[in-house]
Amino acid sequence: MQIQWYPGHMAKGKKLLLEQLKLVDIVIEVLDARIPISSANPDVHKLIGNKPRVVILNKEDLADPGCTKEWISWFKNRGIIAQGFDSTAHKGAVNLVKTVVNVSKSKMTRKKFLLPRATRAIVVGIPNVGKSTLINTLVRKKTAKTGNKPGVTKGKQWVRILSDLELLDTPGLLWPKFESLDVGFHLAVTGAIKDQVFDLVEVAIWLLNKLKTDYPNILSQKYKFFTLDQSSAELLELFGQKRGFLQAGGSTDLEKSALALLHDFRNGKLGRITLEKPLN
Ligand SMILES: Nc1nc2c(ncn2[C@@H]2O[C@H](COP(=O)(O)OP(=O)(O)OP(=O)(O)O)[C@@H](O)[C@H]2O)c(=O)[nH]1
Ligand SMILES: [Mg+2]
Repeated sequence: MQIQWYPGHMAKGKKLLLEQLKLVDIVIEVLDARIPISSANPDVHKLIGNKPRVVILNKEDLADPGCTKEWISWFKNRGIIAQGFDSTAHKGAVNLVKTVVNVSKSKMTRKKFLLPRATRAIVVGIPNVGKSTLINTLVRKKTAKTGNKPGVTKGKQWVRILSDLELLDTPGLLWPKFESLDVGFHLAVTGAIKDQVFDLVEVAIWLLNKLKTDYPNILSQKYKFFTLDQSSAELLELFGQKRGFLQAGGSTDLEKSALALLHDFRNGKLGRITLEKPLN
C-alpha cells in the first residue's frame, strides 16, 4: 500500500509536544479500542519517557466488548492503567477524571512545600482518535473543535475541568514508517489517515478479507446478499451494485463502493469489531 501519511506539520507537532510535555504532570494517551497497538505512536512513547501515563481505549462503543476487556488486562499486566471509553457518551467521565488525578498524585515528584495546584494533563494520540471529543465530554461542553476526519485540531488548547484537572488538547500525530502493512491498513480503515492518500479499493478489500476471517457471520448478517464463498473483490462489486454505485456504461464504481463500506465500518453499522487482538 503506497501512502504519504507523514505531512510536514506532524514533524513540527512532535517538536511542540516535547515542549508541552515539560508543562504537564501526566499524559493521557488516547488509543483506538479497535486497534490498541497500531494506534500507539512509538515516537510519542519515546518522548513521553517515564512520565506517568493513563491509556484510554476510546471508541469502545465500536469495539468488540470482550476484546476491550482483554486489552485492559493486557495493559494491566504491563503495569499500565487502561480504561475503555466512549467519548460520545458521558458515562464514566467522573471516574476517568478521578483516575487521572489519582495516578498523577501517586507519582507526583513536585516539592511538597509548593502550593497545591490542579493536575495538568496532556491528551495525545493519532489523528481522529477522539482526543478533542474526549476533552469536550470531560468538560461537559463543546470547547475543543472536533470532526470525523484526521487533522481537525491544529494549535494547542488548555481546558480546565472543575478545579482539579487541566487538560491540554494536541493535534493528532502519526509516525514516518509503519512497522508492518497491517498497521497501515488498520490506520486507514479506522480513519486515522486521510482517505485521499491511500487506495480505497485495496483497503476495502483488506477489510473484507479481515472480516471474513475474524467475524465470518457479520457480513452475511448485515448484507443479506453476501456469501462467504465469494472473493472479497466480488463482494465489493456486489456491495456497490446493491447500493447503486454505477458508472456510465453500467460498471460498478468501486471507489465509491469502497468508501461506503469503510463508512459503514467506521460508523459501527457492521457491529462492534476489534481488528487487533491481544496475543497473550
Ligand atoms: N463512536 C465514537 N465516536 C467517537 C468517539 N470519540 C470520538 N468520536 C468521533 O470521532 C471523530 C473524531 O473526533 P475528534 O475528537 O475530532 O478526534 P481528534 O483525535 O481530536 O482528531 P484530530 O484533532 O484530527 O487529531 C468525531 O466524528 C467524533 O464524533 C467515541 O468514543 N465513539
Ligand atoms: Mg482534535
